[in-house]
Amino acid sequence: MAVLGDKEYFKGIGKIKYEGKDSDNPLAFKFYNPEQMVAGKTMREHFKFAMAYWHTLCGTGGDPFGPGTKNFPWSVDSNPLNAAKEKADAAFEFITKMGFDYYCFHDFDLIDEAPTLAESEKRIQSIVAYLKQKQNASNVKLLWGTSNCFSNPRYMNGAASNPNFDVVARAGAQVKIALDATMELDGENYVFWGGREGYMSLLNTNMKLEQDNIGRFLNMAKDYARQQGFKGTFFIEPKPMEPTKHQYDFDAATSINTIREYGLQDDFKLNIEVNHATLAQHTFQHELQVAANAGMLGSIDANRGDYQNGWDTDQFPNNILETTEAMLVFLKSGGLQGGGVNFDAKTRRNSTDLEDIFLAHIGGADTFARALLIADNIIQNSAYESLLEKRYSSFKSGKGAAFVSGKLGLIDLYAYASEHGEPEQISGKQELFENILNQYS
Ligand code: XLS
Ligand code: NI
Ligand code: NI
Repeated sequence: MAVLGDKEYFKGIGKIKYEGKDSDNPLAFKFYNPEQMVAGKTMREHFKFAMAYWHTLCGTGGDPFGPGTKNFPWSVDSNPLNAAKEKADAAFEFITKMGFDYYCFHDFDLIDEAPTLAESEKRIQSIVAYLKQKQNASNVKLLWGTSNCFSNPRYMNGAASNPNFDVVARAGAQVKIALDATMELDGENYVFWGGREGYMSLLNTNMKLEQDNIGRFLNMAKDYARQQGFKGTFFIEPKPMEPTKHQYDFDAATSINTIREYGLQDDFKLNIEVNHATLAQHTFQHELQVAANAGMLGSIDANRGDYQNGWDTDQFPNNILETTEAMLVFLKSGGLQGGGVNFDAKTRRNSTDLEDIFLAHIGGADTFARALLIADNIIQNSAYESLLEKRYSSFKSGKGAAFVSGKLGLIDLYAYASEHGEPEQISGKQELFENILNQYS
């Protein structure tokens, strides 16, 4: 079977190539050069760029004020399996032309949900068989699968955290089918984003029971997949709100607590999304650092928010300075554990050309690539590392070193402070650090 279906959906667009920063070709990479080595790995290996099925193939731009605007030429067949195959053809044509290696999906991005669980499972199995053929005929792989347990009205009160056991069990069945699909496609990871796992009002909520039920549910999913031989990593994707007022996996720190509280630390890491970080009033780099500190920096959902809007606008990345700060954390913590960089991002509602989807992904990949190069340059060649080291140099020798190695007690601090008088005032030099970022970008 050919990699591409019979139909070509993105006509007139060929394979996107690296042409360097002096190229004026909008359909070429200016910074993302897949085989270029940076800090010991190729860019391709660092990033493992992935296309998100939901935004790229399914999102036609509908919002609360109007319907979709994008006339996608796939999925027009009234037979669900035929429509799903067309969508898969378009997906693989796009990924291959971009030169990416990966994709990510929710179960019902692949094919429409059917009226019954049994029929839905059959549909998923049919499209998975088709996707498997397409994977085998190309170099495209599945970075992660997940289950959409938030769109169907049955999940309006949550899935694993639902107050009704019948819904919890229904979600369990759906996750089992999504795990089976992920494993059948050799998915490298599996994601849990708790879309409606939270609450709207504490008045009608037993928070402790809901959270404990999520813990039980995640353990069941993990145990099942491990029994089936799944070797990949599970990720929790934190988000503070939207669609619920308060989501249980609020941010990286909260999710790490969930993972540890329910004994999941050997199997679970985090998938950090830029716009979710900013919704939680954090920076992207903060969330990456929190995850890295816990040894749980697993994967990234790449996008960006809007400085003025307080919701998940899921725009494509284009902020070089923000991404450079993130890449400093990325490089210094040894990259991602198991995951990659998934473009969980959508073109704007009025970006209606099919070409815009390419331009958006090219821009996103170039932003990450350029930021990686800058961050590497800063680490290798600027005063950044030595300034940072100098700031903490008091812990390198003498009593400071003894403190760090746990050899001092409070009485020792008392004795030291009594002897040394008022500490010297030492500048934090933030502006100098910021200037280095500017100078190297
Ligand atoms: C929504 C989330 C979602 C997850 C996968 O805000 O980002 O798209 O990545 O369920
Ligand atoms: Ni996401
Ligand atoms: Ni999101």
